[in-house]
Amino acid sequence: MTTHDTFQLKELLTPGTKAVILTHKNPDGDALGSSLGMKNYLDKLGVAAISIVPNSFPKYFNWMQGSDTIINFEQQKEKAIEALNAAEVIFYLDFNNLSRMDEGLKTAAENSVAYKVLIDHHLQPDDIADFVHHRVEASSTCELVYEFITLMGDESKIDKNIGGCLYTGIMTDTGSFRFSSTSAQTHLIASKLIELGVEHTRIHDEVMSTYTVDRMRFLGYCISDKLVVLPVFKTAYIAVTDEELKRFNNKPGDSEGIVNYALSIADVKFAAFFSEREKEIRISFRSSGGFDVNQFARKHFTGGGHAMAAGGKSDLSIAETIKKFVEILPLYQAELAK
Ligand SMILES: [Mn+2]
Repeated sequence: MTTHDTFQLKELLTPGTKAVILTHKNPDGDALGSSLGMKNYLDKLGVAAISIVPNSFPKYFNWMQGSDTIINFEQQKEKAIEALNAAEVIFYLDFNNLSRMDEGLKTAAENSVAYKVLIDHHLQPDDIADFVHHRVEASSTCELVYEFITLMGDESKIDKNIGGCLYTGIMTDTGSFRFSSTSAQTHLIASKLIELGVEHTRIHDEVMSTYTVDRMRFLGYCISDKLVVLPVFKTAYIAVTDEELKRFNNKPGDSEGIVNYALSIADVKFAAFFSEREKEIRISFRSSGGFDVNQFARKHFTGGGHAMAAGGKSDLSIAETIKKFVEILPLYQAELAK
């Protein structure tokens, strides 16, 4: 779905305009890459752009240009709200439902009269923006930001710095170009970015070869001690408590990707990772296709995302959450057995 008035937006994105770029909670490579790619592009237009994240992000993204200027809402609430109140244009990147941010940011965004631009690839977008560039088939929001800049007639403004940010999100959201969302268009954009001088090997190492010893041992512990496989439902899950996260000095991003290991087991089509964080259970769902985890997350765990990758949460205890999860599975037995 695309609703364009590029002419109107181009008039707004001129020197001196104040813009704010928002993205989802627990920002990942695509959230940060699209936010900073956009910020660096807006900087080139002379737009005063501020990127705000709801909470902290892994430090292995710190090499991206502009990362040192990001406002972390959790730490700088007043500064963030001030920027939002002054904004004339607000970008919503890599989410399409305001509750994916944080209550405080949601309210400020809702109350703002700024022109809203939504660029995203998650399913079922809410009607929250004036300008929408949304495509579920897109590999990543970074791919869409590339398209957006092109749409604005500014493809030639994309340089190595913007390109490095956009490459990061494309790489992380496609699992290094292996997920089925990777299209010819994805490779075409990646190719153009490499031609601009984007150092793909360095970026891969910066972002992927970043395990601390704690994180590596935590991954090992999850797989050897915590993995539960339910062959009847072709399902595998891992659940960790607050205490276990603390024992391994868990840092933001340390649990990222663990769910994919559960999905790598032959004959497992549905995987889940549960983690207890300050009394709330956060859940990642993955499927290897055929089983719609977006629907599953929306229906049972107040979440959503993509058909093959979604998130959810639960206010129950971790034991009760697992019990609920396991009791729901028989409802999907026919679908999972396919
Ligand atoms: Mn994304």
